[in-house]
Amino acid sequence: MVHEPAFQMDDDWLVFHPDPSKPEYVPPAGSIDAHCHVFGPGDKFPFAPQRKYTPCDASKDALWALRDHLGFERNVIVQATCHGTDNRALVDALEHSDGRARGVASVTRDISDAELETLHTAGVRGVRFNFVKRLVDTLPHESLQEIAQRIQRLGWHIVIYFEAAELPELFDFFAALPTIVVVDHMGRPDVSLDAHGKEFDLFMRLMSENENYWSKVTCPDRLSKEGPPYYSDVIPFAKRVLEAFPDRVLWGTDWPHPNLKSHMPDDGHLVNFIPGIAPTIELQTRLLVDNPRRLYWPEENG
Ligand code: 0GY
Repeated sequence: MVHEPAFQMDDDWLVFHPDPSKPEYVPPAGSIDAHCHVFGPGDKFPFAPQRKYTPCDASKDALWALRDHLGFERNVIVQATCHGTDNRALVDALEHSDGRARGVASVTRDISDAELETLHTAGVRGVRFNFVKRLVDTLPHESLQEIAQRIQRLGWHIVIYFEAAELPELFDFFAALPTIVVVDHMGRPDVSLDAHGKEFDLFMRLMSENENYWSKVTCPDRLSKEGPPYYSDVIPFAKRVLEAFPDRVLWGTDWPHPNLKSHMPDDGHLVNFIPGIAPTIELQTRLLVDNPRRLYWPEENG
């Protein structure tokens, strides 16, 4: 019998690289891929009715295989919008990770304390607020503030995803968030602009004025106009963030790279990008080991 997938992925969906190269760069022992996702499988963990895209299935086992192939030891799995606030696929992955994955969930304000506690036990340590208009319907700020207050009590943090053009409008709301806040992909700068220009200066101001702010120096594949394998036009942006805030940066693959239309990256190339932005072993260790451990496995830090 032919197995029919439960969901038909979008016609223009690019499936993750089936056979990424072995990176030349070897990450330090204990490295953590701090931004990646699992999708479905759709017949077990259905995609959300309100989703803006239907991806391919991207299983936890494929993620663990990639982790080992790239030379990483642990993962932070971030809930993607195609699963809405149904965190079951995320929790399933965390519970089958042998303690080697922690998570960032999406929740609504009506989540109960008991449900939050269950997510915590599974390994969730943060919530994600998404402001990217092509991915989500706008959420009222009061509702996000309420969630922020509630998760603060659990010692969780907030991950925010927005595009640079939206930052002026969101700046004050962001600055008032009470927990550690991690910005996805450096706030998605337009890398055809100057890394020391007005647009990126505003992002740097958000980071410097708010010591609770961290940034993922992720997704050269998403930001670059130049493209693979070096994504060189993204380097000045990532270097600027890393040099200014070496203790508040994270790195991740973003596997399985949702919504990329120009190309599907070879994950090995993405790992080779790391020493170009973090040239010393000391910086690399902070980026890949110490910082993500402090945020996601704080119990290990004495
Ligand atoms: C990313 C980027 C994207 C998608 C999502 O939750 C999501 O659907 O985050 C995107 O389309 O830019 O970080 O995975």
